[in-house]
Amino acid sequence: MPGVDGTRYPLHEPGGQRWQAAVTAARAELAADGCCVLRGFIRPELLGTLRSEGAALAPHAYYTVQDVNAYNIPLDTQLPEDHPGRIVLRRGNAFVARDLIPRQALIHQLYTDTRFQRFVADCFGLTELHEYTDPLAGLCLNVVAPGNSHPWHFDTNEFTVSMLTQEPEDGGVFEYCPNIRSREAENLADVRAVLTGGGERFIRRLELRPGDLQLFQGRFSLHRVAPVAGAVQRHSAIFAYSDTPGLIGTAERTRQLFGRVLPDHLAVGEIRGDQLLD
Ligand SMILES: O=C(O)CCC(=O)C(=O)O
Ligand SMILES: [Fe+2]
Repeated sequence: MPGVDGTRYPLHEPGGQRWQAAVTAARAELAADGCCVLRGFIRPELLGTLRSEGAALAPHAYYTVQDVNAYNIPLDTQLPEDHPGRIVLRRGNAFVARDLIPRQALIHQLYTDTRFQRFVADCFGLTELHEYTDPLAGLCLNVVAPGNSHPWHFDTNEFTVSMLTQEPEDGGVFEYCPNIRSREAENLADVRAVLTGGGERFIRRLELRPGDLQLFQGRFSLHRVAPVAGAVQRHSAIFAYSDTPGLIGTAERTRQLFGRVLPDHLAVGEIRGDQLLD
């Protein structure tokens, strides 16, 4: 298993006793607040490789600073006066797309490993888990440079798997508001409170370390990477999966994230399971 601490996370023994124990613990954390951190998922002796592979990729990220809102809908969308979607945020994170990440890189090996996928699916309680068909968005390195942040947002995808590969010197904390909205309700007043600085009661903060694996249900939990400080970039690998096969992003969203599109993006629309904004 590429780099994984097989003693704590025996992915090579699917269904075994220790495997079940790890899955049960992860499920309990996810049920409690939509987030679970599997500490020390990568073996300590590989943390240097994890970091340096990401650092070599970071210069290839698509760097832009964009004005966005928490729902990632166009800023000129007609919304009521007090709608939190009217609050403009500055997005300063940059993504390295999947087609630039070498197949032998630790994060690429993990993303495509069927035992890893089986384990993650079970933690989320899913019978199926599929890599994106999208040639750019399935696996990314998220780069947040000093002075920038990845502002408050909801994910389009219900299940997100990520891993810090390089820690910033200061700041860059992952903050999230567990289940601040649901499939049925946007809870706009609560979201607004967080975006305007009065929502401390909703916010939790994670102490992530490189090599920890984070499982997260980001469609319902508003979250951000707080501004990074110091001299070192924050790098995280984003492993995107779906319970439906064939997922490809729209051309518009792809251009926004990666600065380019491929023929696949021009050919298909996006599959969406609910009617929430974003
Ligand atoms: O980089 C992270 O830790 C979180 C990234 C994130 O929220 C996202 O890519 O949607
Ligand atoms: Fe996110």
